[in-house]
Amino acid sequence: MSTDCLFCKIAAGEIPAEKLYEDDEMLAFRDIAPQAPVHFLVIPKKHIQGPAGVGMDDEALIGKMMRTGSKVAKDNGVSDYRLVFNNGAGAGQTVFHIHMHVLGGRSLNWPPG
Ligand code: D5M
Repeated sequence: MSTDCLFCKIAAGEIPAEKLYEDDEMLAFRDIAPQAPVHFLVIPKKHIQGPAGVGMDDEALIGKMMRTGSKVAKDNGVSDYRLVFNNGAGAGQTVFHIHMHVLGGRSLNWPPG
């Protein structure tokens, strides 16, 4: 855990979030500023700064993020959805604990802005 990390604090239960799924390694919770009718985040409880910080030891964990996102999307009634990872401030990353956005429940344009 990183002591000054918002998502580590959510994972530790120190800051409240609307949790949709949790196990010993993963947490899914609703985004505080939803950009679609269904918009939640999937994080590993392990602190990893972002996609570029993923190590070889984390490969199974990142695969589990995909599986978790798909399960929670299905549980929330969406079969078409977009998965987004932002890496770096220039790409829109504002929280430096890796997270996967899952967006669905409306038609989504491509390319994104
Ligand atoms: O996405 C970071 C996302 O995290 C952004 O969509 C808002 C969301 N966020 C920020 N604080 C919270 C809390 N406290 N609960 C739930 N969601 C939150 P990024 O890809 O870094 O721009």
